[in-house]
Amino acid sequence: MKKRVLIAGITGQDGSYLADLLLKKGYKVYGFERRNSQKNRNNIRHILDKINFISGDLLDEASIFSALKRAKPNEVYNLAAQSFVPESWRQPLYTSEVTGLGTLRFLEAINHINPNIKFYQASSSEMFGLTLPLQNEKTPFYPRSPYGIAKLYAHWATTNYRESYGIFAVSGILFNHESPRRGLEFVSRKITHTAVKIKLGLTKELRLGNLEAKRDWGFAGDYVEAMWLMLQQKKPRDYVIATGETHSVRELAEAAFDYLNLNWKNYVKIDKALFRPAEVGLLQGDASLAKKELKWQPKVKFDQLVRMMVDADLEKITSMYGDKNRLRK
Ligand code: NAP
Ligand code: G4F
Repeated sequence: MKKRVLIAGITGQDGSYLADLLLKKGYKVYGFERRNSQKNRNNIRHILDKINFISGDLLDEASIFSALKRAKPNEVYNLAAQSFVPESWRQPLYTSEVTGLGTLRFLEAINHINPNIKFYQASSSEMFGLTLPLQNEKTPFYPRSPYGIAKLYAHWATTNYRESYGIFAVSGILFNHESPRRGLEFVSRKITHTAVKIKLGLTKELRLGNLEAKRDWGFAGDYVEAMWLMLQQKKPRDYVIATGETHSVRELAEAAFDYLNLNWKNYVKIDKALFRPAEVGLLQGDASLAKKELKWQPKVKFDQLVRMMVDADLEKITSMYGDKNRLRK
C-alpha cells in the first residue's frame, strides 16, 4: 500500500522539495496549507495536480486534528513556521504562537489521534546562536532571536513527546539551506536576484546589513533527503544537517557578482536598518552523526549553489521581461 504523508509548509522552499522527493518515492502526498496560500503556490506549480490539499493553520488546533483524520498519514513533516528571523522581533508573540506552539499543537494531535504517526520537526541552527562552532547534537543552545527561542521551544516539545509518549518524533537541526525557490527576503536570494537585476540594468544597487555574519549554506534539495532518512531509521533521534563549511555574507555577494562579471563593491550599500538587534555571527555545523548513521552527504558545494541561484534568477527575470538582449556584456 502507498505510504501517506502530510507536509505542513508545502508552499515553502523545503515543503516543495520534500513533496518532489516523496512523490518520486511513491507516497500519497497531502499538503497542509493556509487558505491564503493558494495564491502562493509558485514553488509547487509543477506538481499541483499530484498534491491533495487540506486547508489549515498552525494557529488552529481543530484544523490540525481534522487534517490528521483526513490524511491518515504514516509520516508528518512540520516545515511550517514564521521563518524569517527579523520579522520575529517585529512580531514576537505571533512567531512564538506559530513557530513554537504550532509544533505542540501537532504533537498533541498526533498523541490523541494516532501515536504511531512518525513526526519530523524543522529545528534550526539559529538555536545555537552564540555558541561557538563546530556545532553538533551535543552543543548547548543560546538563541539570539524570538524566532530562535520559539524553535527551541518546539525542539524540546518534540523531544519531550518522544520521551513521554514513545512517539517517533525527531528534530532535524538544519543549518541554512538555499535554492532558486528561496524567499526573496533571505540574504542569499536577495543577493542573487538583485545582482541579476543590476546586470540587466533593472536596478542600481543592493542594500545589505551585516556583511561579516557567517553561515553554513547548503542546498535545500540535499537537505530534504536527510529529513526523509531521519524518519526511516529504527530509532528516533535528532541530527545536525550541515555542509561543515562557513562563508560570510560578503563572500556570498562576491561570488554572485563575480559570476555575472560584476564587481560587488560598486553596487552593495550598507544599510544600518538591516542590522539585527542581536546577531548570530558564526554558524558552522558538524554533521558527522548524519554521515555515519543516515549515510547522508551534501552534494552541492557553496560555489555551485550560488551559480545555480544566479542562473535560475537570470532565467526567471529575463523570461519575465522577455528580452535577453538587455543583458549587458
Ligand atoms: P519558508 O519557505 O518560509 O516556508 C514556510 C512555510 O510555512 C510556508 O509554506 C508557509 O505558508 C507556512 N506557514 C507559515 N505560517 C503558517 C501557519 N500559521 N500555518 C500553516 N502554515 C504556515 O521556510 P523554509 O525555508 O522552507 O523552511 C522550512 C522550515 O524549516 C521552517 O520551519 C523553517 O523555520 C525551518 N528551517 C529553515 C532553514 C533554512 O535555511 N531554510 C534552516 C533551519 C530550519 P504560506 O505560503 O502560507 O506563507
Ligand atoms: O538569510 P538570512 O535572513 O537567514 P538567517 O537569519 O540565518 O535565518 C535562516 O536560517 C535559519 C537557520 O540558521 C533558519 F532557521 C531561518 O528560518 C532562516 O531560513 O540571514 C543570514 C545572515 C544574517 O546574519 C543577516 O544579518 O545575513 C545577514 N544579512 C545581511 N544583510 C542579511 C541582510 N539578511 C537578510 N535577510 N537581509 C539582508 O539584507
